[in-house]
Amino acid sequence: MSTIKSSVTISLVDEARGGPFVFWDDINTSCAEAKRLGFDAVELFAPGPDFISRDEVQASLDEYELEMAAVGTGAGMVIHGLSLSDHDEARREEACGFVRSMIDFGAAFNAPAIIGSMQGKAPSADEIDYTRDLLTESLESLGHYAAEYNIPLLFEPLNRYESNLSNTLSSAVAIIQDQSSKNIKILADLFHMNIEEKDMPHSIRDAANLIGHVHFADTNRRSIGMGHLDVQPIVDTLKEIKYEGYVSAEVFAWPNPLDAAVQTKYSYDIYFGLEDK
Ligand code: LER
Ligand code: MN
Repeated sequence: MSTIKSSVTISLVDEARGGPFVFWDDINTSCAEAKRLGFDAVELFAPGPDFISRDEVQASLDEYELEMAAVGTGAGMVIHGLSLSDHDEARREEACGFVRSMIDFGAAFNAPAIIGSMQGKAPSADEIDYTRDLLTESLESLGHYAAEYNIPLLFEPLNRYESNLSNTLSSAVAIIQDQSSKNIKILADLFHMNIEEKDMPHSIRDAANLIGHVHFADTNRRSIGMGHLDVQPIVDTLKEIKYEGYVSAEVFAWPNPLDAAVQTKYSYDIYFGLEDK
């Protein structure tokens, strides 16, 4: 029985059009498609906690027997320009408030919130350590906040073109391992890892017990199988470390949402084995 579950992304954020999300329709249509294709779950990127009613989301999850794998918080950055490492204390607190509201939103579906773009970046190379300390402090309090729900918070290292605070799994381990809440897990995004890691299976093995979510994407951020990622050793390593969680397709809707979703599900079935389920 495989405990690695499949998920596909849904974005409701207009400002993120063209970004790496598979479905862009309303939640009900997207959930219907996810179910039809055989996914276990969806991952939702919403503009904020009140954009869509929790009851409406839950009704779609119930109707199509899907779980909520995770909820993104990046709209805080994309729409409001907020970051958890902002040097301005009031803005930083505003960013923490936004993330808390998204933790509340995710908790309604028993889903963790993701800290990706909301980590922000240092304005210059000599401010990286200071900025990372601010991020670490914000994560410290948000980890405790999520723990009240008994749900982890997911921290995602990003590639160098998106942030200079945490680019590799080991740098994320360094940030979260001393957190007093012990409630922050790492999101391993294969697209970012392909750019930053020296040896992806090795990095996964090193961060093994802290990995809580995986973004399942190929080298060009299209569906797995559409780029040149050497997927098998990564899948073998996830199985070897007994990863229990989602592999979630955070990929471009290329050539269109349906084909991207079909290709992802096809790859998932090949690599994680229908027979295991
Ligand atoms: C951003 O590139 C990303 O990977 C997202 O999951 C985080 O916001
Ligand atoms: Mn990602």
